Amino acid sequence: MISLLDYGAGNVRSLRNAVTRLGYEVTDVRTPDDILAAERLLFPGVGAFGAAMGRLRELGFVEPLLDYLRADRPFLGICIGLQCLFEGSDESPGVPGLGLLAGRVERFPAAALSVPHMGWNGLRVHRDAELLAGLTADRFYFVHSYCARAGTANADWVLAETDYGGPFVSAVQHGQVIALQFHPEKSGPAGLELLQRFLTGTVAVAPGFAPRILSAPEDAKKPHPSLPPTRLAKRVIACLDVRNNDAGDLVVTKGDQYDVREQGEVRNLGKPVELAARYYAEGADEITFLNITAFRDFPLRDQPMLEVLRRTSEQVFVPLTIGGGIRAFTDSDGHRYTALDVADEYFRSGADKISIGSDAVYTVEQVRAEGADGSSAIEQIAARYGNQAVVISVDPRRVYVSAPEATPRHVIETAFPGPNGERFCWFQCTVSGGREGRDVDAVELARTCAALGAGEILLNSIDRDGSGLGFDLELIAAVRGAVHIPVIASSGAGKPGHFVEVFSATDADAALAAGIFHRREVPIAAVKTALAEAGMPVRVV
Ligand code: 1PR
Repeated sequence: MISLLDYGAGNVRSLRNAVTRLGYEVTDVRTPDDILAAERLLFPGVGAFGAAMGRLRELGFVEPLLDYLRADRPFLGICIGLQCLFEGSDESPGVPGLGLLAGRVERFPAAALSVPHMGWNGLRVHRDAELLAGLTADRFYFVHSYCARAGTANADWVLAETDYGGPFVSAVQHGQVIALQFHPEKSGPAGLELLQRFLTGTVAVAPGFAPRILSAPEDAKKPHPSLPPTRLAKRVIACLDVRNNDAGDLVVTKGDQYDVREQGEVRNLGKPVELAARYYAEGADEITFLNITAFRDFPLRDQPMLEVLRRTSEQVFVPLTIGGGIRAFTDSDGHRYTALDVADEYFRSGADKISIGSDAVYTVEQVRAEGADGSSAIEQIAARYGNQAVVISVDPRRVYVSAPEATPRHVIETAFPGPNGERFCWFQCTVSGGREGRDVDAVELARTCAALGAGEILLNSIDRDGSGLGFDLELIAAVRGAVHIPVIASSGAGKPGHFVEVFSATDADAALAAGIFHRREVPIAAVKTALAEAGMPVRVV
């Protein structure tokens, strides 16, 4: 029996799913006594540092938790669950942490890096540990904007560091108390193996691995001398556009320039759960579902889609994003749902991130006219689930102009002139699945949404969608250059070389494709191989 310290600050479904998948039952900690009675305690630590510590205090959990930890009983903290062990965090100045480890948690310097640090990175392990035996060459999924630094005062705790604009603490262990900055429950087979080791309390020792107890803390102060800095991998994402076909079945479909019909019929490229499971097994770093007709139907009535998410999250242990229909809605009984209500349901069903399309465009128009007032879906969802959980899906189309002065929108000079030889264009945002263009450009959209608290941009291109001609590098460079949050390049991938091209020519953090994977034209492994051969960091399964 595993006790889960779910203090109601956010989404812990992924962790529950992973533990259940490994064959364990999860019981919730409800009272301080439940902490002391736990055999093994999981502390997922979701949401912001201050909110997490505040809830622990309100519930009277701080003292029993410290007693539990000081008694060296089995504990696994994840993400904020690691950060709370330190003395405090710049995320929530003035809020004390548990103070078990010396040091403060600080923000990554956003000017030089995409923040959050999101994706698959490696571990530079300081000392032999049974927990990580045989897993030190693997990558694990990180998503965080704040990090702790190793120093002499906490050296006897630090098990591994990871590099992102400098080293930070990615794993600590002292006796039976373990905490990880990354998410094992979202780190594929390697993460599940690590979780299993904690849950069983026994360790499968890799051949040739010699467990060693540190004789003196001095040993721990020296990072492993021979290990080079770790690198954040370029992510490869499989995207499933999902909708009902004319027979009423929920299918994965795929359009050309967003037109998903062929001879009048909705293209059917497979079943959503099966395809997602296939991509997980084949090494996709993330999976995205876009409920592409949710802009006209109310998504909470779409129980099959929620069921798809539930079933997928029980068998896919990499991050899952879902988009479509995240907006306020009033049903036929006059009941009003907020965008946060819709997002809540998606998170409860197994999403790790939600993606907002049309509503983001309307929000930008409103912010331009009236300023931000905290009421947008982006602000509300980011406040509850964290910035990293809010993706903005952008559906832009090129609009050519003869000169930059022709429009107040963000114009670029293009190497691909328009139909009348125009050398300039802007990227017009659309809503309702590309059906309606609005007077907002992709650069303004990305900037405003990032300022409101979005954590990532999923950058489609209607012009390139389904074309196989490669990503729109000009679009991606323009948007990437305007924000400090990760950008996912999407639309147009036709061969592995296009992934190499987008990561060489732009600073995109991830690249997404649909058609080539659905039609089995290019295996995900072939994309990873091409990237590795070009010297780019990738996660290999
Ligand atoms: O507006 O918040 O309800 O969200 C609707 C979501 O559905 C948006 O994220 C929007 O991008 C998506 N969407 C709506 N209509 C379509 C359509 O295709 N008719 N799909 C659609 C967007 C683009 C990508 C595609 C890439 C890669 N599809 O998802 O997967 O272009 O394709 P490729 O590799 O085959 O070129 P809201």
